[in-house]
Amino acid sequence: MDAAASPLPSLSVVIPVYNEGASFRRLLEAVVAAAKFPFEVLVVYDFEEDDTLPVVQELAGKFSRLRAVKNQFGSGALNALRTGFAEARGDGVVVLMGDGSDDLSVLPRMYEHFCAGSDLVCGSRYSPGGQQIGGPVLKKWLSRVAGISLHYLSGLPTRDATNSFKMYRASLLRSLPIESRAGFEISLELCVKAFLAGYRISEVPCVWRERTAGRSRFRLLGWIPHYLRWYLYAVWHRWFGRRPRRAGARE
Ligand SMILES: Nc1nc2c(ncn2[C@@H]2O[C@H](COP(=O)(O)OP(=O)(O)O)[C@@H](O)[C@H]2O)c(=O)[nH]1
Ligand SMILES: [Mg+2]
Repeated sequence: MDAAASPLPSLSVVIPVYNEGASFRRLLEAVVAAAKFPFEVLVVYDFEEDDTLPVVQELAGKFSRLRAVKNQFGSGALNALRTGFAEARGDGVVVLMGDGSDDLSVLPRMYEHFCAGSDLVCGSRYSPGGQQIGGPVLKKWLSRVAGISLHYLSGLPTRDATNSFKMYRASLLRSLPIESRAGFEISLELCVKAFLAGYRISEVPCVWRERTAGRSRFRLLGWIPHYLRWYLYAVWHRWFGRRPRRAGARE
């Protein structure tokens, strides 16, 4: 659907990639099939030899709203997401993993929430109807325990704040400073800060599947302290802190 010709809010789908050539074609087909709204796709890569690039270049010939963007803040998934946020032109931004782990069948439901006023719609593996299939057992359980406990301890309106699969209002992304330093903890940081700033947050159950091609670059032990920082920040502010409010925040 052409964004310029449509009255519907448009979305930028941001996909960080590191050698996802084996998965990308299927992923793009799934996005096109699921997206009943105007959208563009931004693929953020770190280096010219990335094996995703030839596939993106071939598909961009048929699909003009697909573009590859080089990571402009250095390398790594965190900088790739910051690059995607800076380059996105949509009214909203959806973050998707390039390995096909995310459940694209729930995109229309997330978009409904977005159009109904949610500023942040979280894909949730730990809500009734959600599921996590495969992947390292320790990572899986830490993420589940963190997500559910944070929901109850901090009042965050999602049970899966660490999931990267989220739909953000573009104005929310422009208003929140990013302080993450390692990687995908940026998703938890933004969720916590959006909540404390009074943005409207909702969740949609989704199924996450471990990749079937390529290799995960998630560094569990190295990244735990970075997740813990935002976990504790949320709990601290819930019980002891004054909530920072942004201008015009909804109650
Ligand atoms: N640009 C960029 N993307 C990355 C990097 N590391 C991982 N990704 C991408 O981020 C997504 C999730 O990464 P993955 O390693 O599968 O993490 P996991 O799903 O948590 O195991 C995939 O699309 C990767 O290709 C990186 O260093 N740079
Ligand atoms: Mg993965």
